[in-house]
Amino acid sequence: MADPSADPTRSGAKPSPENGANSKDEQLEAVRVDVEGTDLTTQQGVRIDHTDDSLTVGERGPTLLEDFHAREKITHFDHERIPERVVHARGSGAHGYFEAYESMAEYTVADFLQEPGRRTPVFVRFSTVAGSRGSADTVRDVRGFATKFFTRTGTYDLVANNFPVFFIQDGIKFPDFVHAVKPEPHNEMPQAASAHDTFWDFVSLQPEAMHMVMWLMSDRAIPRSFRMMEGFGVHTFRFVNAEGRGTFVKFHWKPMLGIHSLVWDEAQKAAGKDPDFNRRDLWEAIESGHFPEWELGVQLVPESDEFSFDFDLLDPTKIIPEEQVPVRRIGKLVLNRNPDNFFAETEQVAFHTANIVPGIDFSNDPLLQARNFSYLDTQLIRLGGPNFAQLPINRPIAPVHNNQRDGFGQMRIYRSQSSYSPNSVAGNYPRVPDGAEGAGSDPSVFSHYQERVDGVKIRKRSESFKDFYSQATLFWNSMTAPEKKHIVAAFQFELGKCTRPEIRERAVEQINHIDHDLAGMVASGIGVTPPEREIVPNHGRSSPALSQVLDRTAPIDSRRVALLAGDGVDPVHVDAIVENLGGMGVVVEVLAPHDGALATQNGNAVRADRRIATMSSVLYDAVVVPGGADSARALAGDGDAVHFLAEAFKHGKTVGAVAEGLDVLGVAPIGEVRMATSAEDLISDRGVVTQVRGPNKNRLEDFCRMFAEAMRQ
Ligand code: HDE
Repeated sequence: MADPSADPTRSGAKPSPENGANSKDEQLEAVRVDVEGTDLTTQQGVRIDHTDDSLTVGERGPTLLEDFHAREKITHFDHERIPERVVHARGSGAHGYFEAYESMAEYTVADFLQEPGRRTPVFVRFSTVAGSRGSADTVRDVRGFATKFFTRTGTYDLVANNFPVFFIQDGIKFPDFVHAVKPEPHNEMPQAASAHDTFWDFVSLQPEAMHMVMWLMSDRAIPRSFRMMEGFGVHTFRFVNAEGRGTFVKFHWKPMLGIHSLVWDEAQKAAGKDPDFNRRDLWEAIESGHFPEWELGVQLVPESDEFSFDFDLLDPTKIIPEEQVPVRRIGKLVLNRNPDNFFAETEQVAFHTANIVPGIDFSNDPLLQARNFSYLDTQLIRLGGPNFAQLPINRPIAPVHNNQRDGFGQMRIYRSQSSYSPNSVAGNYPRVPDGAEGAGSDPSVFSHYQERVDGVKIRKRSESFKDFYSQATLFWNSMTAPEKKHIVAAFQFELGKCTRPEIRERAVEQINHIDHDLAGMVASGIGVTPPEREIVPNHGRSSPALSQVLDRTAPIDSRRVALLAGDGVDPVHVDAIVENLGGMGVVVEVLAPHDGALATQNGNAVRADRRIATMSSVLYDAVVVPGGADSARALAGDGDAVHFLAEAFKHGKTVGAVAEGLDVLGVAPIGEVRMATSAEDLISDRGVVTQVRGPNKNRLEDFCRMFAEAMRQ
């Protein structure tokens, strides 16, 4: 790379510090405001003596127009809302860094992928798609996973989702699709849900949607945590190296905690018990030092192989199966800091698919081409003018110089006499760097990838895009039995909410193109006659990487365990469980019928973290009941505690009990599991782990190990 710091006025000049993980943070530090010890002032810096009463004529008279302080305060308030995003309105952001594992210089000159160990600051925003800003987190929906890489050669945005495909092939259908999935226009219902007529009407008329619909009906659409979901760039992009050679690339984010989902009943309840479930999870994990991590994966396809697949690489409703082109893991994303201010950062962050940097370029995917128009356009209305890139969260760490000087909210004061190019009055600055013209001549300068394109102007979907079903079938074939069961139940739930029979019927016809048995199972639950004939035989192919339950090696760090206790709980058990599970990175919270200190047999303090009635089993990954006869009696007689256990068991969570704690499991009907019965017994059966005697430290350790193993499963 040419030394960009040689001429500080050159665009792209002067990189930030060598290992730049904190360079964005340093930039933000300059605009942070701490109010401690400050006096209250107006926007003009005038200190004021009173802010609780308006200026009036007499104590009971009218308010005076000259009360500039009240007017300013109310006026600001009146203007405090900006339009929410038309999609992905509800989001949660976090700061962190990306660290490259290896040099990708063979394929790309992208600055953040040049050398192992190089850190690049990032800001990530996760989101749901259909719901409004205040909607619940755990709805059945796609999740956004948008990342801003603040690289030294400009900001790169990877605006991804947690599904690898999309509903439509051409961006011109996006307004139709979004109008169909959003609340219906006449009554603005339902909120944050696809289970309604217009969504199913649209997708059953637009068969290219069926592959993505399979993902939407799967467990992937109700992630346990943003930290436990994959991310996908969806489109085929292009890496470009120093010689100007292109390589097709698909981007993946692989979560280090594995891929985990809620079950539907749990998701629906969590939406009421804690609408901020995923947001809180992200926030708390970062606050407690359990920094979420993903690996960046790439699938690389030489340009010479462009036509060697049985689908079109430009079609965003298709994946490249991982068994066909393996995912190479080239770096790690770590989120280690929560934003200081939601509005300033998470709300004002502005992503754009066309924010690319030298070394990365587009493909002709028609969905991507439309996105490249839409994102900039939408920020103009959302952020009120063309200078939103100057907002602190959006500001690149690479230097910015150009002739775009005016517009609402200009934050900089350019001092030159000229604001045009070419010019002679300011030495032609800012100017394109010397010798940078033409692809690859200076890898720190962006040159468009040169691709020959010939054609007639035409409105027509490519024939190579017309296989709508075989990858939907591939997805179905790749699911394990429980995953298939969930998909059938999801179809039945969603279509069961459609009021028009013809929409249900049309959806079943579409499903029949994917798999005949699946169509039959769905139809039987929603009052539709199962289709008689198979349209095409199932091709029988599968891609094991598509199942999310085959990998059971994921760590259980930061998983949440509820420890149910009452007065009289055995503190030795509590301490051992908290210590042992805590030592494995699990978060244990003590839940009791009342807040505050619990009475214990030996007087050792056990404090309740929360009252059972204020929480719910759906907010935890597992539940354990320690011994103590009085405690067990109190819990067995407490409806909330009994319900808590029964519900956790119903949702397939790990349930454990030690000594007298077993009596509580007996009251909460948990079905046909084997339970420890003799003093020596330590049993793990169908997610229920029990041990009759515990006080011995080693035996409690064994219990916790087995409990943790059951959680991992
Ligand atoms: Fe988006 N999308 N999108 N999208 N999208 C937006 O931009 C759009 C698509 C995605 O956290 C909007 O700033 C069109 C695919 C994410 O701020 C808007 C098309 C994928 C986010 C927009 C698509 C995405 C958005 C709304 C089809 C996955 C949230 C507000 C041509 C690869 C970013 C905004 C954030 C947001 C348009 C399809 C992901 C209107 C026209 C495919 C993660 O510009």
